[in-house]
Amino acid sequence: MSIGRFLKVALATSSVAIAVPALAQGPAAATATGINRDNGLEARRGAMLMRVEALTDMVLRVRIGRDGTLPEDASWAVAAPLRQQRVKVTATPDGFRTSAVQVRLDPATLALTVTDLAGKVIVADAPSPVAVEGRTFTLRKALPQGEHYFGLGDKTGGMDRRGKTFVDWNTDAYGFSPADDPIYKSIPFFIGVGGEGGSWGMFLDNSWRTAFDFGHKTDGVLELSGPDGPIDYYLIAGPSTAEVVRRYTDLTGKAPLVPQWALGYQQSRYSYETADELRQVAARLRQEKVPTDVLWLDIGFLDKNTPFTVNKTKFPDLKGLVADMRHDGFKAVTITDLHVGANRPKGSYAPYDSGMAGDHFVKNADGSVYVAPVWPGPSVFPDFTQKRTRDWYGGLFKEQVDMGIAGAWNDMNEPAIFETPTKTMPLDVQHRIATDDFTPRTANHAELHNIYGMENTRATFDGLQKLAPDERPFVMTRASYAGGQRYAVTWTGDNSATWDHLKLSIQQIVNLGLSGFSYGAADVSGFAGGPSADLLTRWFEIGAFYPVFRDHSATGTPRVEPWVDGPDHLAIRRRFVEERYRLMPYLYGLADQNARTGDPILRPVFYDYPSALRMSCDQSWTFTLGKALLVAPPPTPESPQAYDVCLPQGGWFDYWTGLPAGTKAMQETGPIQSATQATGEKQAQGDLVRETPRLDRLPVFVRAGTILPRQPLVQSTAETPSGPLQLDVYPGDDCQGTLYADDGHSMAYRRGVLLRQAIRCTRTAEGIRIDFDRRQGSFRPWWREMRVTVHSWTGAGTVSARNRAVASDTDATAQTLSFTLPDQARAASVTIARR
Ligand code: MIG
Repeated sequence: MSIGRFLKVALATSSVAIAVPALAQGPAAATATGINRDNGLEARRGAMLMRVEALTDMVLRVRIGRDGTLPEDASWAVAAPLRQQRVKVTATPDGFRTSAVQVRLDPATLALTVTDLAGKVIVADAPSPVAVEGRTFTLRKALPQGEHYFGLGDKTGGMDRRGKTFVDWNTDAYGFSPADDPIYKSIPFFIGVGGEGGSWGMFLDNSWRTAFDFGHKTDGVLELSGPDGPIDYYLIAGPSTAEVVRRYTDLTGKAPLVPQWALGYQQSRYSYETADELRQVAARLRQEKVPTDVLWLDIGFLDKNTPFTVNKTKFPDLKGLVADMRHDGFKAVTITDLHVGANRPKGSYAPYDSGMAGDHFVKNADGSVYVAPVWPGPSVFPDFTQKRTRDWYGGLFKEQVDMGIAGAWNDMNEPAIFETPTKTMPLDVQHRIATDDFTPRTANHAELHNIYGMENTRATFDGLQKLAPDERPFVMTRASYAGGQRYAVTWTGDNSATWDHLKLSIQQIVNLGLSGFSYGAADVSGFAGGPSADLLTRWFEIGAFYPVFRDHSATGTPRVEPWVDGPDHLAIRRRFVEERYRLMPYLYGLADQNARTGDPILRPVFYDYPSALRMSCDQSWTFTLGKALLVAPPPTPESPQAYDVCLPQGGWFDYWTGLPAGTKAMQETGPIQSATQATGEKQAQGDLVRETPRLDRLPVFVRAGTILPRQPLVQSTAETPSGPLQLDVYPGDDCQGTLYADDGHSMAYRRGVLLRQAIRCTRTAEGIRIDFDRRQGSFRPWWREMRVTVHSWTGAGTVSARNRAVASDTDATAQTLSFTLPDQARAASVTIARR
């Protein structure tokens, strides 16, 4: 990369070059200078070159070269056009400003400070902000008191990262404890929340083994380090957490809209061993009326655990089975591990033969193909960082697509290797990079380990898309990297059947959602071990609100299908699965919102209600589903004691009764997290609800100001609901709801064959008015009528739509008024007046 080109640009602005005395940094550090540029600034300190560029007014990219040149401008996570965005900045004496932030750089130390235009610090460096030793680097930033940190994907250790230390190194972590690190994924992105300049994000785009220390080693200092690789990071200003997440997903990509069936209940097991067993499970699910959309085939359906094969003895007619399942409203998802069996007879196994012929596998340092044991025995490993290898690999899914299999499950892609203490490839295994805008070269496994799983899912996603261009690809992965949400949904791997893991699952899914992975799942029941009946029932209740809801368990453990503990437990579990299906229009609307904005489906309460960070209740696994629903499980589910739920200001309804909740004003009870207390901020306002845990009840609240769409119960998303679309109106400020619908599986929605409609409500002197906005898109929905229920309504009422009276009925106990309208495809107002 030529530096000359940049210096020319630098001179065009009112540039300031500041010479400062050398610091004790070795003989190379003779001078330090700061030079303003059109889009940011550049500084040199000794051999180090640092460039800060404004990609947008809110997003900065910082690159540091150890030896006078910047690292290669390439990325696995951020596509070239996004990395190359620029905005013009205004030079200031010690840096520059955009329309939203000010950047100051001390060229003597390379210390960077980002503030808002009022001077409030968004993020500032700590002493010794950049240290380089050989290829090793360490970055240090300040951790102000009262700021909390989230993200880094599904790492364990609770919700808040403050005070903890983490490593990014994709690891097969069977039976991980709620404190183990690293586990399966590396998503080197986190968000600081609660600081004076608002929420901000940092994405360290480095695929090597990196480490993140949030004040564990040194109080008040965030330390990010790595042994090698580019010093290349992005700072994203908010000020809201939502803005940070949206901008992070602008950079690394949005999760595409999933097929609607992926939001249904999914039944899995390691493994359903025969076609008969799978048919029996399917039949029982329908017989017991547990709505279900997907059945999963784990490695037991393969011949000798070898990907892209089928065990013909146990599954003599997989295509027929899949077709029968489809007829009953079930989709099949099959596991495809990335390893390719290397010990099958020559000529009998195309993935190996064609892969060898095409030179598609990674190699040892001596140039021979790397062979190592995994499920099929000796195996070889696709070189996914070559585009041509990804294309070849993607094509291997043809048979599965032809058989009607609906999606792929990429497991073991850390990559996991058996019989070695490191559980993965040697660090000197050779991969070839020949893709995107990287300069083609060979790279060690040490560099590509953390992105290998993501490139596996990329190959799978692209392959499925090519093989069935009008279907939405569905891929689930265990390992990934930042930006992996573009290719796959994910789950948290081999958790355990314990109460701690149930709680941890929400903390993991929350942090995944803040890290771009909006579709998180955890094995319902816990993969390892066996749950008590109560634990399994609770897991169904919580799992019913996961973005992806899949029951899965390990071989040799007790069975955990919903009926295994008898009719009483089954009845509770079924009720929660059913509720998820009733909420499908809302859930699907969140999926649409996520695809467009990056807003997670399952969120921490502070995402939409920042005051939640300062609330006194134990919120360790309280969460929201979209903005409208707040779910508050008992903080200690294993030893149920009465607990308080803090509801953010604005008013809430009990989801189950539809009645207003939390009449008791929030008190200043109990201690809050000490770091938060230290800021001396006032406690948040809101309502307090006291809950006494009951196994058959999960407290769920609806924000006052919600129009919640729901549908009649179905046994799968393949079934057309019969009856009207239901709209529950919970009056309150900023009252709104959104309808989203499409055909559920094809790409037609990208061509406008969708339905999107905003609905609003306003309290009036006489009662309430509901406004249907103009509908977007050409999709014709399944409903012909809308059944509207207005909550918090007392006494009689008159309803009129388009100046005509509409019959209504009221329920004094439920405090509702309900009426039915024809589908409101056009803009319209409905008024409801007290009589
Ligand atoms: O070495 O395919 O996390 O969900 O059931 C175990 C068998 C391999 C690990 C996955 C798990 C899956 C199992 N797999």
